[in-house]
Amino acid sequence: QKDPQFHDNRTTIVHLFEWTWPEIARECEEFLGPQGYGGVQISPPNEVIVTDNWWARYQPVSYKLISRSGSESDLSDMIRRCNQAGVRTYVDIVVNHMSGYKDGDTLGTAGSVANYGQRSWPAVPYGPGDFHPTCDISNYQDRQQVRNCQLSSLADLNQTVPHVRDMIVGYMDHLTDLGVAGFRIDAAKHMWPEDLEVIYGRLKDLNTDFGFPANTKPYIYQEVIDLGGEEIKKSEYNHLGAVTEFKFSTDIGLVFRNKIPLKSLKNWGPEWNMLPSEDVIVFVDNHDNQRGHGAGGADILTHKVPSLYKPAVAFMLAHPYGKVARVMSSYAFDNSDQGPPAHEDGSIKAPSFLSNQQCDTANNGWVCEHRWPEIVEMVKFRNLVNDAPLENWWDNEGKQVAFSRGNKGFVAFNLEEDSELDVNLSTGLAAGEYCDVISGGRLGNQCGGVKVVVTEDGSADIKLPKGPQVLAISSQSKL
Ligand code: AAO
Repeated sequence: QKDPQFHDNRTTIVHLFEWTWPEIARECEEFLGPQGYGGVQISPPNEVIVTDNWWARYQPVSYKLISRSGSESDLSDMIRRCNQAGVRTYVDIVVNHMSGYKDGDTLGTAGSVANYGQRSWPAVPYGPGDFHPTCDISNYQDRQQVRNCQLSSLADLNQTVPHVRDMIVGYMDHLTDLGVAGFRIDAAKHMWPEDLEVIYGRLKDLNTDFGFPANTKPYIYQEVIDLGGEEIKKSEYNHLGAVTEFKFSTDIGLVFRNKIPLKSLKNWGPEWNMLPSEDVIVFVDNHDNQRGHGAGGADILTHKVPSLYKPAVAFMLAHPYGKVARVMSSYAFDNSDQGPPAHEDGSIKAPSFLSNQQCDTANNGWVCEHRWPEIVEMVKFRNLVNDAPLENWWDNEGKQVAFSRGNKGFVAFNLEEDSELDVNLSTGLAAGEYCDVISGGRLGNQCGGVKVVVTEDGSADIKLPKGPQVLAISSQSKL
């Protein structure tokens, strides 16, 4: 359950946070598939409470597939079209809890009515016997409390109850029938690994109608925030499936903000108290920590600081640590509750595009980091170098580093704000002329930006302006 089941040698998932199903389907066909993205993580597709903010999506009312992103038939159509375009679908699964404290009835996006006070979610159905006794999480050092009490006053399901397990498995299997490749398990830390093991073990195999091999379980990646200071450890979960490696996100933020020197990335990986590469999904930011929710605080890098964010994402995609990488795709926001760009009637807006393929953020709010040229080029780079080992590490003992991926690709980073990078380095590449994919790439038989000449011994003069700057060349950018 740690294999994402990507098409070909793809490597990267994009989280199209809050996008609608019809727009994701179109994006798979027009952009994600052709550009080499391996999969898309979608917002929770089930019925949730009705409000404009984004976090409504994390308050389930039932497992009916009717949400602000679209209907079940929209979703089914999207999954089919994305699969055809070579892009897998991963669903954000919220089954730790149902909707949160509210006086009286709660209305859902499919028209169902629930009642927190009576512990009643009839459209699943769940009743009082399906929940833990009411208490709230206040102490993350108490494992019992973290798993048996309410996260943010959200009604806490008891996954030990057979009926609860049946409902969760039924919901996930329904999505598997529709052709998804796997699941993000929201708030996994708040559920007992023993219960999750039973639930995962009962899931049906992926649907072979969508090109998945027979007898293959869905990819599972579990949201477990563990930065080292708490009772519950991520190592309690990685035998069950992959884990979201939050230490990656917080530490890469510190490095690219120059709070830890760039050269320290020489041993990037498990030596930084991160799980084995095979067991993780890595990311620079996620939908929580880009807006101050969850963990990480102010040092998390986001689209709001593009000059540092792009090099950090480039490093993530260039480096071999992290079997699966996830790129965040956001909408612009001023406050942390703000929902996605929407029309007057509350329906989510479609993104619109400029002639250079970028989202028209100024006009309708979608940022679309996944279309930024530097990020797209590095997604292709990662697919190309895939299994090639990290070699030829070089650093200036400060904030300049470079390395190659076998004989397939080479990258250099300069975070020194006061000095250029100008040095002769081993690139691992065959002799020839290469175009830097960050500054313009190869356009026919010439470079759109910087050209690098690799000599017979594999070395090249590498030059970068004052930082932050990145350069990347690969066997595909050779003239
Ligand atoms: C909303 C309202 C609430 C209201 C509730 C019910 O905001 O006021 O009570 O509705 O009406 C999202 C939003 C929530 C929202 C919720 C439901 O973020 O604001 O509540 O939807 O609508 C914990 C969990 C983690 C969770 C994260 C947000 O462990 O699972 O909180 N993330 C997921 C989703 C997220 C979603 C939910 C779960 C719920 O990705 O979008 O919530 O479905 C420590 C712990 C972490 C803990 C954080 C947050 O972190 O380690 O496990 O995350 O605290 O409190 C340093 C430490 C770090 C620490 C951090 C903060 O960085 O190193 O460990 O400080 O103290």
